[in-house]
Amino acid sequence: AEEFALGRDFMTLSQHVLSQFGTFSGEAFDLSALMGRIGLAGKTIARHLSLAGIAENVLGVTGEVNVQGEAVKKMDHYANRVFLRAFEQSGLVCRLASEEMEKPYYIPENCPVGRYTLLYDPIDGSSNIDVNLAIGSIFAIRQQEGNDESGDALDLLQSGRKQVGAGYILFGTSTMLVYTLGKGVHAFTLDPSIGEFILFQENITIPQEGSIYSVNEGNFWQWEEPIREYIRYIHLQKGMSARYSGALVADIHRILFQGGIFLYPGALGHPDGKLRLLYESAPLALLIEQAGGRATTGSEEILDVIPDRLHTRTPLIIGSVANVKVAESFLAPSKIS
Ligand code: P6P
Repeated sequence: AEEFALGRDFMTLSQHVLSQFGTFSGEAFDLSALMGRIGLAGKTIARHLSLAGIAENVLGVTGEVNVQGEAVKKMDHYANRVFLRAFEQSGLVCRLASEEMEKPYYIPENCPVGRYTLLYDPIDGSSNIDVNLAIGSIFAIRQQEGNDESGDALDLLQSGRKQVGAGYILFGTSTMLVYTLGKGVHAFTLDPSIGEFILFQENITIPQEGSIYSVNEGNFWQWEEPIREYIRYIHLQKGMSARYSGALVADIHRILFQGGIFLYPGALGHPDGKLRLLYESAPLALLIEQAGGRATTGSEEILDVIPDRLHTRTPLIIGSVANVKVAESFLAPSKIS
């Protein structure tokens, strides 16, 4: 029997979610199946990306402009539809809100109040696709509160502490999925030969301090003075290394595993920065806090921010506790006790 013992190497994503709950409750089964569907979306997107340049609809733009006023990449459009298809007739999720859709998408059948809502950025960092660099998908899971008759999903305009779970899929040298349901942060690698995300690290903790800072210094002259002061301070520190890929998921994944700090601050004319709260900053903030790190706007914890609309932006300063604390001393000096 020994030779058939499937050790840790066979802990699949769905099975791991079940193992997070002591009992096999309805919630455990629902969330296990839900994460399995996210895994399916990830596998489908990874397969499509692997054919960039030779399959249709991977590289290039659709010719449309999305709600953000950005050119829609073919991959944004494709990945958005993959998530919608993964949850239709699943009975798990009744509403999906995405960076690519002005309004949420409602799945009509058997959707009682309290069913889950998926908030997601289907492809984040899409400018990297056409040059074969890492990109990601980001997701957050919430429960629908109230019957949302207006279709404006006002119950989503609550703080990130209402998130049931969150995570990302990183399409990099390998395809990895990292998630939390509030019980630690866990990482999986896709084995395409069996089509499963297999656990490779459980209860990941971010180093308390790191030597990496990740920010687009091309924006330096658009920043307010405090952030410029902080970056000048970093330049004078020995041993700090600049790493910036242009894809949020890749940059955050590096910070999660190696420590340090990522910043997308506000700038002149864009005081709220560029990143979206509900499906970029808040899910990543939940995940990094679960790993023992911190995420702030510079003056407020990301998870406490209450959005006034679906596509609200916030500045994001996120990473190791020690690094975020130093940045905060420049950005919100009054806060440091
Ligand atoms: P910039 C990609 O467009 C994205 O939304 C994030 O993935 C990334 O962190 C950021 O924008 C990059 O923006 O202005 O530095 O190119």
